[in-house]
Amino acid sequence: MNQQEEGWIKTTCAYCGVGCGVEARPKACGELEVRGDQNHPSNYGKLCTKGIALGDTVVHEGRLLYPTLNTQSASQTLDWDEATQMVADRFSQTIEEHGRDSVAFYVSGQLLTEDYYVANKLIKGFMGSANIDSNSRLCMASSVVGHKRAFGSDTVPICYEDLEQAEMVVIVGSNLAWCHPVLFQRLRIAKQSNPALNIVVIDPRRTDTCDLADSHLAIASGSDVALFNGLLSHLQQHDALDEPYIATHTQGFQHALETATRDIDLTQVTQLSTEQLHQFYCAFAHTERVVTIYSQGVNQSSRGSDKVNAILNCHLATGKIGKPGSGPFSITGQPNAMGGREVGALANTLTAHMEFENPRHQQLIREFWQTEQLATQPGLKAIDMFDAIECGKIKAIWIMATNPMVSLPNSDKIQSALTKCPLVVVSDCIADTETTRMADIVLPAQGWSEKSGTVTNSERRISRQRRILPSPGQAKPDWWIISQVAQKMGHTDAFNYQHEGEVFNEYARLTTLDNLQNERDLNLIGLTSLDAQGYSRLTPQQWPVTELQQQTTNQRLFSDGRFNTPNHRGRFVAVCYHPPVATITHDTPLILNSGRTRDHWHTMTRTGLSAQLAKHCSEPYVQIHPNTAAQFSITDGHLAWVSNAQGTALVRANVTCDVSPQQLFMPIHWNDTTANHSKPCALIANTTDKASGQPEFKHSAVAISPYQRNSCALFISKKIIHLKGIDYWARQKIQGGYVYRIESTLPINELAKALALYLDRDERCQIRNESAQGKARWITLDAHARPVQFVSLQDHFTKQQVSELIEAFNQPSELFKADEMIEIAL
Ligand SMILES: Nc1nc2c(c(=O)[nH]1)N[C@H]1C(S)=C(S)[C@@H](COP(=O)(O)OP(=O)(O)OC[C@H]3O[C@@H](n4cnc5c(=O)[nH]c(N)nc54)[C@H](O)[C@@H]3O)O[C@H]1N2
Ligand SMILES: Nc1nc2c(c(=O)[nH]1)N[C@H]1C(S)=C(S)[C@@H](COP(=O)(O)OP(=O)(O)OC[C@H]3O[C@@H](n4cnc5c(=O)[nH]c(N)nc54)[C@H](O)[C@@H]3O)O[C@H]1N2
Ligand code: SF4
Ligand SMILES: [Mo]
Repeated sequence: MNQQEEGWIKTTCAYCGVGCGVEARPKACGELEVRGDQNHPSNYGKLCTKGIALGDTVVHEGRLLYPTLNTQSASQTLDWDEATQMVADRFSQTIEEHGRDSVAFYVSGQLLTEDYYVANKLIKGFMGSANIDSNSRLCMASSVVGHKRAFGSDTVPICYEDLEQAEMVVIVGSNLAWCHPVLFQRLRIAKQSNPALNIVVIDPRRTDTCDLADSHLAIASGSDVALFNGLLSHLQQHDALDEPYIATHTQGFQHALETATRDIDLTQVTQLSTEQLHQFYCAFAHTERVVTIYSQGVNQSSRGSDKVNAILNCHLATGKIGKPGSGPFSITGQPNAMGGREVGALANTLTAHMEFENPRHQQLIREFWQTEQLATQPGLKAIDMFDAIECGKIKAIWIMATNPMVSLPNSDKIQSALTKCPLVVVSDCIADTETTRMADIVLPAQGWSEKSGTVTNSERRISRQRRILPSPGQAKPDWWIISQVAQKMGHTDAFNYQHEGEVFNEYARLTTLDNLQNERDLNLIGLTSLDAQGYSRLTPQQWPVTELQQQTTNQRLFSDGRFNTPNHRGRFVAVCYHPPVATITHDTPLILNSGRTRDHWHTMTRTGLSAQLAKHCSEPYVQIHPNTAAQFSITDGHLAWVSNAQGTALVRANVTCDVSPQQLFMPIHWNDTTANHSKPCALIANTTDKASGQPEFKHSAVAISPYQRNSCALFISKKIIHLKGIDYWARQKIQGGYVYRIESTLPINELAKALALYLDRDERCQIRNESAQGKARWITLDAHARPVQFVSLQDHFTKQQVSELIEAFNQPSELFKADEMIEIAL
């Protein structure tokens, strides 16, 4: 029986930029069965915990079902015709009254290429504004700048196979084990078959990625430029340069070298010993095949672009690029971060690697799109865009597939901006996110397994996401929603798409304009002849695609030493070390770093639906070194306030030697829909890299202090409850419901009163009051005497007690004996 007959449909994982091939099929009970695609060249059948749990997250619970208009007093459901007409009218009216630059789109690397293309075409091509930016600004922007400066184009030269062919892999500012787990598995296997493979991790924090490493350089936060400049000088001083390569294929070496050799105290700046530095530098110099993987520890910095170029300089100086097992590897975060860069959905590029600065490019696009309205100047980057909303210059914004209330720095300011903005349109799949709460109009989008289109992964491989399940309510594909609005704004012909394949075809043709000799390496000429069936069957293709690839190929770029600069030479960029912007003070003596946990994805709108994934990490936390914990009276497992002048967070302390004494680390996932006061972004200033506009997410000055609780509660509920006015609560998905861990400064009796408001009064409410002994227990039961809610209050819960209670909730045992419950009036 072949796979088609068995009902398996090939698609691509919804999450990270590894872009694993997935096979999925609906089960008779409506659930989705998922397995790795053995034939997909990115993962060869492997999946990580998040990929395996994809089926848990396609539930209809919590989905946004209908277009809705929210006014101060009420919410009104609209049909699609009304909703898209309303969005079109409001945008047209705003442009008419306030000009083209009063409107903006804020989009996401979780859109498909087709969605992204249509959004970019509408605003840049027909609304005449380049105010479109993507959450990729928070993610990859520094790499884009670094690539363009060095290579003349935003090109990742590597393919995954290089990891298996390398003799040394340097992992800088990346927690590969948790964030790109399948690539980490490939690396683990490579190391097993070649134990001599030297793996070096450069990260201020000890992470699970270090488990595979031969050495971990716990670099001082923000000092990567100094480290790699030191490497460049070492290479020169120890005759380890590839002089012929430098002479033939590059420019600007001398200046970069002179800048790199400026006198700084390397050990003091990086906090690494002379021996550690020497060992790393010698290994890089003496190893022929080196891959340097880097991610947010590099990009999300006020000097992110310089960090990128400091790394690229070392690869150019040794010719370690475009060769098997060699090259710099900016690993992408989101499933389609690359697609967005390709279609140009960033404020400072046009589309398909064509640029504003080039009048010929402008002309080509104007003709291709048949428009007179093409924006001719770059628009506002994410941070500037929200500043412009705050000060009233932008009056209408459409946010798609991103949750900026949680993920942009300075949460309070984002809230104030969106509160002031006369029109906030949000397209999402989930009804209750912090950002949908701010919307005037919400539009229901199809989610993973319902939508159909393409994504590009970290090695430039384009794969199909396919429709597998029907979508709930009125949810529609993003490209369709945008096209409907475009048509209602009067652009009927330009947006008359009937199918996502038509959008892809148009985009593929666009990449070929004036590109006969591959002047731009983003060239999809081999995909321009795909008909509907060809698109439907499309197998993974790595760009450039000069011919449809019938068999999997692994291409690396710049193998011939020709770059995309005007003289085809790779450019060295002279970069100096500058310390990060935030400095510690008496009031804020610690540095806050932020990032990801293994089993959650961003703002948890999807991974938060899986009980299996929730087990790995059940609450928001802060990592703190034991000495620092002792200094500030912080106890492991107890709550602590993390604060600065900008904001506060209340999270559980995880006392560990994984962080240095000066540093704290908080995960980014929890937010006001899943916990109270848990967002690192509340504490992060909107300091950005000047060249890329990427925020400094990993270096903010903060203080920490203990939280003195007087009572704790555990609230288990079949349904989500919206707790208000409680100091601390955090929600965790469990089998059959949710558990809320609650702490308060109130005495138990008072907390009991506060929580009683949330008891489900529709159910048979039986209450046992033991508050006299410092305890209270309530249960609400349904008509069949099954628990619907269970609340327990006491001074403290051990982990063991929590697990027993969760277990008992699903399989009522003597813990829930009804005759033990006493009904009382509250
Ligand atoms: N499980 C999971 N996987 C994901 C995601 C997710 O939400 N969850 N998100 C995806 C997305 S969009 C992205 S962008 C990627 C991000 O993937 P990563 O970049 O690997 O993830 P982060 O945890 O943000 O940060 C990586 C590391 O940078 C370190 N770091 C901080 N400051 C510095 C510094 O100054 N120098 C150096 N060298 N390192 C520093 C941090 O300590 C952290 O361990 O993950 C993708 N994969
Ligand atoms: N402090 C701190 N902040 C950070 C970072 C950090 O390291 N530290 N990392 C930054 C990075 S790298 C990133 S990428 C961002 C991520 O931050 P966000 O993009 O804000 O996070 P997500 O939770 O992925 O938001 C995606 C939203 O889109 C919805 N969605 C999913 N699929 C679709 C779809 O097909 N269509 C539509 N319309 N909606 C959909 C989801 O329900 C969700 O609400 O966070 C950034 N913020
Ligand atoms: S590694 Fe990334 S793409 Fe692969 S299964 Fe895990 S989350 Fe999905
Ligand atoms: Mo990202």
